[in-house]
Amino acid sequence: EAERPTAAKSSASAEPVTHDITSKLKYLFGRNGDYTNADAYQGTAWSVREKLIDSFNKTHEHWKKEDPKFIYYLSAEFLMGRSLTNTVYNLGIEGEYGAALRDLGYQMEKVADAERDAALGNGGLGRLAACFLDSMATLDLPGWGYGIRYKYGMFKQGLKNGYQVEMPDIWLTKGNPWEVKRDDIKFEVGFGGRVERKKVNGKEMTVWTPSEKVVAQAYDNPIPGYATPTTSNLRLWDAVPIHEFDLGAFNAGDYDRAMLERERAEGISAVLYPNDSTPEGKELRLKQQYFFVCASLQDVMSRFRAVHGSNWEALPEKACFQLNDTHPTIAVAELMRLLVDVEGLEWDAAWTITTKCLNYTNHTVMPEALEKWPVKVMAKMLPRHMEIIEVINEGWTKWLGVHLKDLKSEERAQKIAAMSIIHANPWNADEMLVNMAYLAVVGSSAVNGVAAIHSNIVKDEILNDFYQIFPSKFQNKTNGVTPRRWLAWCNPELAALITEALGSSEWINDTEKLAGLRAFASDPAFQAKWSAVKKAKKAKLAELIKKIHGDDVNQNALFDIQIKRIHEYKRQYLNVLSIIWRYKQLKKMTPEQRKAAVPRVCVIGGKAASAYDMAKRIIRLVTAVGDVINKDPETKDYLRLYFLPDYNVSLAETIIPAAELSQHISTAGTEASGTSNMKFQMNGCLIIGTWDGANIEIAEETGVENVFVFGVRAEEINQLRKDRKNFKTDPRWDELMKDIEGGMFGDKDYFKPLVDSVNNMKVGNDWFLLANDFAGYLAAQEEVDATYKDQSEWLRRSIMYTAGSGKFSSDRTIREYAEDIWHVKPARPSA
Ligand code: 26Y
Repeated sequence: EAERPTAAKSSASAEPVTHDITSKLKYLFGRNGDYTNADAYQGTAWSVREKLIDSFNKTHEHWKKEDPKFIYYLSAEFLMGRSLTNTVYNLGIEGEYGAALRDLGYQMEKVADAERDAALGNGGLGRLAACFLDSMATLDLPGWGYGIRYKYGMFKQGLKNGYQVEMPDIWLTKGNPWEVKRDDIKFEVGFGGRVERKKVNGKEMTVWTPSEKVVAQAYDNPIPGYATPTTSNLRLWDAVPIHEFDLGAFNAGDYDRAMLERERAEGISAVLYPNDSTPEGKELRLKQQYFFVCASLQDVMSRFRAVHGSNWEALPEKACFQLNDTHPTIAVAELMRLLVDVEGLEWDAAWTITTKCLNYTNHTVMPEALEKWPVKVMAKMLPRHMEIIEVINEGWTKWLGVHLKDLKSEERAQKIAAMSIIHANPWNADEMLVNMAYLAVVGSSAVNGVAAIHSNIVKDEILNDFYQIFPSKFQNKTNGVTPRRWLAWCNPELAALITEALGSSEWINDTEKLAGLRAFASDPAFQAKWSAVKKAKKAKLAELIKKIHGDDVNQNALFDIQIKRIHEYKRQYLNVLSIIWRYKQLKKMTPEQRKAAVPRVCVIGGKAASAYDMAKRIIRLVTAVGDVINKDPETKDYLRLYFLPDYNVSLAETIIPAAELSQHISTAGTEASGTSNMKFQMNGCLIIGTWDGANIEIAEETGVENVFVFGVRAEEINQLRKDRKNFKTDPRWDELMKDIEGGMFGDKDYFKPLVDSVNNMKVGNDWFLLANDFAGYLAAQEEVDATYKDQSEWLRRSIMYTAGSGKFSSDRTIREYAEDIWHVKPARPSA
């Protein structure tokens, strides 16, 4: 059992935990003995919840007393995953609970497996928010997350005849032990209606009278830090009809209208949009954004007022907000509205406060993912906010005019037009749009990207005009992941080995200590232990593959993994092409030659946005190729390809520790950072990847010679795209295209658009330059095979990856945000 700093917050209860668990089952669920694992989970979770709430209360009493500055992380997504294991480990009560379950005849691991994921996010940005909360609590930083309590999270993905099917994620039906409904905390949120100027107490005021109102009801989700008494909070808002609180509607006998109103209100927090890069432009999405931002700001301001009255000038000393991408950017206008219209501040004073309080993180370079709301839509749903944005924009463009006075007038006019927050739709000159990224930049103190290369792209390309004007606003904050969930708790075997080697478990919250593993990288005895852990984790993944696909896989094969949202820029298609090429090579070999090949088990997983047609075709290609390869008696001992459906946080916790090679092969300059690359690195998994996102920094920390790097560089992309028509494809590429087109994997017609998307040079296709990187990728894959044949070298590298992962703890990231942007300091309650 690994030594671990005591969390000091488990109030050693005299009452045996076993009794507590069974009494929860008896009194909450009416159960008496003969429990399933799912029952045992409920009993355990509701018991653990009480410890969590004790810790939460202590922390918040302390914070109330100290009144420190808070950071509020505003995010439309929090991809939390499961809570039981994380909670017992973070609270340091896993020993008592593990023992109690054993006494009752259960295994913690199986019990924990009965929990449903809280999947209130799409992918990287949502999971990053969850890792950040873990680090904020662990670092004792006064901070909360604010978001939406979606009734349905990310859809569940199934496969039907190899095609993706989507099913609703009904996650709340059995109750949620990890949340506390706050009946006393609710705020009204309005939409639509009209705006008037009125004299109020002799002062000219603007009054917005919404035509529709809903109530935001708070639910708190306690966030336990690790090895600290701090338990912080994620406050999620549920939308409920206002007439629940005003029976007038019913008394008037207007039953139908009341029921419709309920439906309309509940619709706001009903479902997470399953898009992770292409905005649907749906009004409901804007409604969701305003809903949670409005409730969160009111909540923060009411707490501020309770202590400081209306001394709003001091708000920036007590509160700051991080905008997780542009999704909560309406906060700029909402904070202005609350300060000017509701609190009666002068515009300029309110603007100073607003810009001091807000900061914005950009997470994507995809132009289609940059949110722009039609002025028409915004003016109808949020008429006062549209006015405020217009005033902000007038002030902004006027200021620009003065600032750029040295430019020739034509050039100046062009610049101002290009930087205007409100501008015409480039594809439809009749439509005016609000550019949310521009609004976020103008309304914030700091703007950051999420990896060094990405922050440079933000400065030099995406927001270059703004960077020229406010160079000091722009920063980099390279992403990180929590080493608790992503190494210590999901891979306790490796954690124990690391602790044994380093002589202490302090690395769990001081990951720079992992560098100490470098001393063991070439030690054969240590390598043997390291390899044994990987083997055990591979066995677990093999079990899962067996369960899903019914196949036994060769556990001595190289486990090669690509798991992430399916997107053309992430190039799962390129991976499939190399797998087909490998298959064809194996087919050409004699049985003797095959025996000398490195066997591989390839796994691909990830969800396609329901409306993303090309991504769905890619999934079908994976399953179709797998169907051929996995059945071929000549090759099936040497190559397998499985698509694992419903990739989510929990599945990642099983897959990542088992991975030996992971693929991060986006077109250079397209993946802002990536965060799974960091999780794989921590678990000693080698990386094949492009010079993109955080891969670059991972390679720097691991030793670039230890990483399989290939492909064109970000600086070359623009030119290569221009020259696309003259590009001469590799003959092997041409062969593969013919194979797919010719029906080698069936479904010819369905795959045709896929072939065309990368292979129709005349129309300048292959935007993500798969063909350009193809040969380099195959060469890198050969290098992978050669390295794997030398197991001692492979293991040395594997250890070097974990040793080099210290930088990628989200603790480091959060420390940087706290110091450079938030100016928030730790405040730890006493144990
Ligand atoms: C506008 C709407 C459709 C939208 C919804 C979700 C737009 C973007 C997103 C999500 C973006 C996202 O997850 N981006 C990822 O953020 C990670 C954390 O910073 C990065 O590691 C990853 O490279 C980036 O793709």
